[in-house]
This record gives sequence, C-alpha cells and structure tokens, in this order.
Amino acid sequence: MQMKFVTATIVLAVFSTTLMASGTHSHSHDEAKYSVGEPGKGHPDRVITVSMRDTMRFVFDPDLGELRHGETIEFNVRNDGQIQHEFSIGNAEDQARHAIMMQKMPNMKHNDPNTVSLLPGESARLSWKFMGKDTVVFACNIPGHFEAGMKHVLAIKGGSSEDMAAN
Ligand SMILES: [Cu+2]
Repeated sequence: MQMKFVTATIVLAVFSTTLMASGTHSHSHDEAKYSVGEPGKGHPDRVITVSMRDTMRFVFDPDLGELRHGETIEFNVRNDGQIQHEFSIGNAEDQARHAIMMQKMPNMKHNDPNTVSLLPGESARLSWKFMGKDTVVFACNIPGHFEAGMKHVLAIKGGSSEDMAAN
C-alpha cells in the first residue's frame, strides 16, 4: 500500500516535469548545453563581486578584465539598487531570446546555473567556467535595462578567433 503511493507520486512528478519542459519551448532550462561554458565546479580561479545598480550598470570588483578559456569565476552578485535586477551569462543569441521571454513575463524570477534574479538587497553566488569561441554577454534582461546599458560584453581569450571583436 505504502509502495504504491510512492510509485504513483514519482510517476506524477515525472509527468508534470515533462509537461513543464515541453510547455516552455524557448526557455533556457531546456538546454542541456550552454553557449559560453558550463556551470563552475570546485575551486574558482577568481572571485569577483558584482554590484547591480539602478544606474543600469554592473560594477565588477575587482575589475573583470579579460576572460580566459577554461577559467572558472565565482561571481558574488548583489543587488544594490531599489528595483529588481538580473545577472545572466550567455552569448548574444541567449540574451536576445531571454529578453523576449522577459518581455512576456517581466516579473519572472530566475535562479538558473547561468542566471540570477535579485530583489533589492538580495545577493547570490554564481560560478561559471568560461569556454568556447562565442563572445560573452553579461546582461540584465529586466525589460528596458539591457537597452539602458545594463550589459557587459567580453570575448573569451584563447577560445576565440583573432578576428572576433571584444565589443
Ligand atoms: Cu537591471
């Protein structure tokens, strides 16, 4: 009797997860692979504090400088503003897709391996291993913020081709 109940619960859980996944097609949750690396594991090569401000800027401390292929950076992200902000890591396509989704659901709050949404005063840690040839776009996709300059664009050194612009 007890076993039957447990089995039924698991089946239901799997079923509803499948439903959710198929229902959100363009959503980054579905993608097993990321464009500019993967979630960081273990000890980071660098630790950077990111202050998110209502002036629509990310302030990196120490300065982010260059990204090197294969390095893991732990970001300690803090919302120092009075409104919600987001810190998302991806390539230009990821951020464009994400922005469209955020237009539809402006109050959506993410906590994905590559994205954190924070209310005023909140903070979160995000560790990322940078890899590949794509130019990295750090973005806040709260509607209007990216357009107002809440982004930071960097090439990955060693993983990018020479002709790839840094900005
Ligand atoms: Cu923002």
